[in-house]
This record gives sequence, C-alpha cells and structure tokens, in this order.
Amino acid sequence: MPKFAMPKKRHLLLGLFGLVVIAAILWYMAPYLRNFFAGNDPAISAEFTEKDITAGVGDEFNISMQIAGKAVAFELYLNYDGDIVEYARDPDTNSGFTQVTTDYFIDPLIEEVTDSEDLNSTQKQLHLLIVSQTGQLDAIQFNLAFKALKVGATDFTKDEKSMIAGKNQDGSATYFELPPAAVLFTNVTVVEAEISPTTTPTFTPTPTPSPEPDATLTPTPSPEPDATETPTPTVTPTPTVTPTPALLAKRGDVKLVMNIKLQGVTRKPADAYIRFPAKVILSATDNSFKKEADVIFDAQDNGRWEGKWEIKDVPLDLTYTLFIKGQKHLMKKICDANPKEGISGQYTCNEGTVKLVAGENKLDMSNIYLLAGDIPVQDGIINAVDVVYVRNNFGSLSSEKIARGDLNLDGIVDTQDMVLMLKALEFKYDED
Ligand SMILES: [Ca+2]
Ligand SMILES: [Ca+2]
Repeated sequence: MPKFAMPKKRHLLLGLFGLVVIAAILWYMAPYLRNFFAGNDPAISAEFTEKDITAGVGDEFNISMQIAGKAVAFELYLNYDGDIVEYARDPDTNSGFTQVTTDYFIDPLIEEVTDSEDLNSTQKQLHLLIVSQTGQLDAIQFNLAFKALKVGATDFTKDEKSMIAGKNQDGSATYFELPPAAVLFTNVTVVEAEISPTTTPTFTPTPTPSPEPDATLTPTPSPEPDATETPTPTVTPTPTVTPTPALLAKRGDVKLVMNIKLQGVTRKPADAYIRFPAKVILSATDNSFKKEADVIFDAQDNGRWEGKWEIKDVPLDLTYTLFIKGQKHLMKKICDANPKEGISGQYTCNEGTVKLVAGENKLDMSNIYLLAGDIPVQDGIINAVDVVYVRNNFGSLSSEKIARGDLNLDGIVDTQDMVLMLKALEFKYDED
C-alpha cells in the first residue's frame, strides 16, 4: 500500500470536518454577506489597513483605517493602552487625524482622549467624530498618529459604541454595523529604539538666539493736537426752511408676504409643528434702513411656509436684502424677490436687489431651502454641539428634545435629522 494513501474512513471524517468548518464560517459571516449582497443596502464598513505594527520607543507611527462604501459620518471610539502609546497631535493643527484621501472629511468635530473609568487601568480611549461633506467616494483611508512610549504591546480595538453612518439609495440615513471588535483591531508592539553606534544621542543644545533689542518699542508719535476741535462759529444764521432732498424720498407702509421652504420638510407636518418661528431682517443695500422682527411662518399644504410682516414708513426708492434665521436653521441671506437654486442650499448672493412698493409685496423664496442644523441655543454655526445633541437623542419623543433636535418636523429625533444636519454641514455657518 502506498505510504500516503489514507483509509477511506479517515477521508470521510476529514470531509465531514471540512463541511462543519465551512458551515461555521458561513454562519459567522452571514450578516456581512447579507449586507454585501443586499442591493438596496450599500454596505459601509471599516477596517485597519495593518494588523500588526512595530514601532521603536519614541517613534511616531500611524494607525490607518480604510472605509469601504459611501460613508457620511464615522464615530469611532478606539481603546488602547495609554502606558505604551499616546495619541500624537500635530502642534500646528492640534490634531492627530490626517486623510490619505484628501478633503473627504471636514476637520474632526470631536477628537478627544479620555482615561478609563477604572482608575487601575492604563487604558485610554480616543473618541473621534468625522463627517464627510459629500459622502460620495467608495473607498477612503485616514490616519491617526500615535507615539510609542515604552516597550510593550497594545491592541487597538473599537469600542462597541462606534458607529458609521451613510445614506441608503433613497437618500435616507442609516447607521451601518461595524465588524465585531474581535475582527476590527490592530496590534502594536513597541520595541527598544534602535541605537546605531554612529548616531550618538543628539544632545547638542541648540543655541537660543539672544534676544535682539526690541525694535518694536519705537516711541509712538505723540498725539497731534486734535484738529477736529475747531471752535464752532457761535451764531450762524440758519436759513429758515430749506427742504432737504431726502425729505422728498418716497416712503410708505409695506406688507411682506413671504413664502419659504425648510430643508427636509416636504409636506405639511402634524398640527403640533405647523407654526414655525423665524427671525427676519430687512436691510437696505446702502445700510440706511434696517428692521428686524420675529415672524411666525404657517405651514401650507405643499411644503411651503407663509409668513407676513407689516412695516411702517419704509423708504421705497431703495433696494433691500432679506435675512431669515429659522428656529433650527442657518441664517439665509436673500437678495432677490424670487430666488432660485439648482442644488438644495446652494443659493448665495452679494447685493440686495429687492424693491418694495407701498402695500403688499410678495416674496416667493420657496424655491430655495433654509438649511437646518443650528439648533437652540443657536450660535450661528453647525458644530459638534449640534451634531452630538441630535446624535445623543436618537429615538427621543420628548417635546423638549423634539423642539431642539427634530429638524424635519416629523415628531421624532432620528437618523433623518442627523443626515439633514450632515448635509447642511457643507455650508456650516450663518450667512452675513
Ligand atoms: Ca450651533
Ligand atoms: Ca425628525
């Protein structure tokens, strides 16, 4: 009998064993496979580009992650041993985050390192929230900089709280599950720094430049005698009644009937949300006239909102700019009585051209959107405070939280609101 032939029974056993292994692998991977093959559910996932990294004491190194799929936001909680390595921020940017795929994400909204709650543990956690302006690329890579502190080893593992967000094909927002921590990890081994005999430790003290005599301390010229205080001639006989040309300017009482649209609100919401407060500013282009009011906009059937504002004694020969700041929205500057935009939120303008007449003035601004995301208490910017509030109140039905965080006015704070905010983040600031 040839040496390598096996008895039939062993063949059978091996075959069975193989089947069991394959079945186990399939069972384990089933959720990923389903995600992967489900057409309507573009899977988004993340992984470390390297499983094992070796660094010398004192070295800086990168932990690199790759994201597959069109990610819109990634909230990563990364655990590691703070005794072995530390997060290394660039002194200029105060950030350890860099992108291999440049400009895909805006600067991190959250980037902080916290200690473990267990005082005896040396574990630390990096909390990173990065958000994409576009969410359009299928494969992206970014780096997190660390410095090796002492000889040892540490795993970098994702905490269960980590989440990745993206859009479904219909544009709605979803969070995608990340691989389990047992899969999503990388190991870093820190070894003794290599000291080649030629490079003696460089302790050459750099000469500190001796302070030059401060040239900026030149004596400031003593103030000249104030020429403006020329004595005013005491009794200039005023000509009796010369009507100034300004008095001839036409003025009148105006009523603005304004139609607007809110980002993410496509139809009339439930009765509890049909009155929308906004601050409206009417400002003459030459700045000679300015009025401001809180206006309530009422929901119409077609997703439009109508607000009315009566203003007395308005100069009618000027051109005007309107500013509208919704309750949960970025301030929009509007220069035209009937503004339009190709892409939602993109309308911008420089100089106001709105003309007013005495009586009713229809301003149809419903072909542009007010961008949502600067939630109360408003500060003129969409930033981490706004994002984290919405994120932390997912599923909330409490009226206080809805009043702040429900951007599409459907009565719940959820992923839809997050995605609206993420879309608006592209614009980020109040217009002025
Ligand atoms: Ca804000
Ligand atoms: Ca909502």
